[in-house]
Amino acid sequence: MDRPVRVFGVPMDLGADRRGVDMGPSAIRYGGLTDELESLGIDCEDGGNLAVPSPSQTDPESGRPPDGRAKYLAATEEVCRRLADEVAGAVDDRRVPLVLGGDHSIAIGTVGGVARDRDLGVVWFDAHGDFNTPETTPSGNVHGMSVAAILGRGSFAGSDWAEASGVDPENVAIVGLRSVDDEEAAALRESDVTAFTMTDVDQRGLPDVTREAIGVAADGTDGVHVSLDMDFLDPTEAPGVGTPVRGGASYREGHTAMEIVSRKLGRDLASMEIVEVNPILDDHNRTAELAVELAASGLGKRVL
Ligand code: EXY
Ligand code: MN
Ligand code: MN
Ligand code: MN
Repeated sequence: MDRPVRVFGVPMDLGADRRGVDMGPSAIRYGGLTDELESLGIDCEDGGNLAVPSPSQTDPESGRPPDGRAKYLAATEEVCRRLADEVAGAVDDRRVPLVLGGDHSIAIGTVGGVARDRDLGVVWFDAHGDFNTPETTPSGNVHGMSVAAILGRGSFAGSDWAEASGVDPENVAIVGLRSVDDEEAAALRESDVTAFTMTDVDQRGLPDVTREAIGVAADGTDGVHVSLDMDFLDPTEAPGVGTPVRGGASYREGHTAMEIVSRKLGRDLASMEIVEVNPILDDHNRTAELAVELAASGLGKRVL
């Protein structure tokens, strides 16, 4: 890739039940992210980590909507606002933001920042729909609500931080689904979001599905954000995630998806984010190292 990158770490674990995902950015850096991207000739600047309050010092009920549940919502909002500003600053400096999580709630901030000055499409690689709202969530965990928040669904409607992106659901595609709650599934079906399950991947093959997802996100937009939840991959390849689900993408499918992202999107790749790496649950930093490899493939690494 011929554009410079700015990396941000967001050690966020307020949106998930299992502690440890806050160490994801360190593990991915330790896995050699900057060196790997620089070996590709990419000008890669590290913007450091955002400060995230610790759950033990934060009131989980603060910000709770009247008829729903969303743990640590006020603190999540505050981090996402700052993240959106940092990400928008990188875009102003003509750098491609590469955001490292942290749990997937941070996508609300990333997308909010990247979409500030453009119509943005989103490709979301994930085992989960992240389409619950505070009214449908079975857990209260905001990482299971990020897509719904970005699109202003349920009690996120009208919110000036969660819905601020103006992303059109017709330009959102989710790939890799295999764990979706009942109400969440019904909401996804009736929405304009395009959702590809692992059954679609089995039947059509990952390349075809990924190309279609990119087409959906790029159609009529000025750029595409790629959000990669590491639980998109099968737990045999990515054991270090908080909510693993069997039957995910293989090692090669992960690379293929990212290679297609890089080849098909080219300069329309607006930003990338890799989330949900939990080093405490990992096997010798294997998941973080895979995250580094997938970032490199997504940003243009070629075998030949
Ligand atoms: N659907 C479940 C919930 O909303 O609690 C699980 C969500 C897990 C979300 C992960 C990270 O992508
Ligand atoms: Mn997710
Ligand atoms: Mn639009
Ligand atoms: Mn997930």
